[in-house]
Amino acid sequence: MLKTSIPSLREQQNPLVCQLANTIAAVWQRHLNLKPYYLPTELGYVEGSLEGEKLTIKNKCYQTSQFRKLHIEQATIGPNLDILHCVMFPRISYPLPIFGTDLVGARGKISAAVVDISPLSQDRKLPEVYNYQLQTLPIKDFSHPRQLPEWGEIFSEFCLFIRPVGLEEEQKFLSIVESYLKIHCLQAIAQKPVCAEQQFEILKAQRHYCTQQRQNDKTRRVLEKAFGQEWTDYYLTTVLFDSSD
Ligand code: BLA
Repeated sequence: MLKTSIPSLREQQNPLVCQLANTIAAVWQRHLNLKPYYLPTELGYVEGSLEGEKLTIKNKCYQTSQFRKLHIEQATIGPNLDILHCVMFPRISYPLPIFGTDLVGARGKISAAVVDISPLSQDRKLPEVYNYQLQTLPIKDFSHPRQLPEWGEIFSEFCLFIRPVGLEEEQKFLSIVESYLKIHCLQAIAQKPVCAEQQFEILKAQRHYCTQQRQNDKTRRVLEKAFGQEWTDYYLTTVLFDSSD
């Protein structure tokens, strides 16, 4: 982003984190009818301290007819670590997969860039209309693919997990996330609600997605060091990966 004065590098947020947050908000605003979603006020903005560095967390949430919670979180730890986390939780009355993305940057470089539209069906496959559109995107064109951890069995065959190297790969990642988001928003607004029996299956599948995501030790470690175990459990189960409807 263009700034009129040059702030010290230490104060600058990683530009890709900033761009991705803006891109997500722009796609949501263009394609969805956003309503406010109220987090408990003490969780909108949170400050802690991690090994003497200030950790700040900013949360923004919305809801729509199809989505119970659209969540973007930006976390900054001291001058070195920048994180962007986003999940779109569908209402269980809609048979929609879960869009999620995570960007972790350290010292100006991004170490992990993840995006997926994760299936919730029993056969763990995305609906054909998603396969058809996602397969056209260049997700194999990155020099440093990374290996998903075991809990990542929830992700689809279109999960992109890389360490982007250089501006070109960073922008390519951004553009793929934008495409995933557009595809997903357009599918979402075209959906019809399902019957109660199917809703129960969807609820179980959403719970499984959240249970797996909560096993990410790397997220837990950062939060525990700054805020302790009890707060981290509470935050992981009520803000990051809550599965009630
Ligand atoms: C990885 N997530 C990470 C890493 C950190 C965080 C520090 C390690 C980076 C690396 O290995 O280079 C930290 N992520 C956070 C924190 C928050 C966060 C503190 O969101 C929130 C405050 N994670 C998600 C979502 C996805 C996701 C929605 O929140 C995917 C849809 C994926 N993050 C994800 C994966 C890894 C990761 C797959 C790699 C884990 C591993 O290699 O073990």
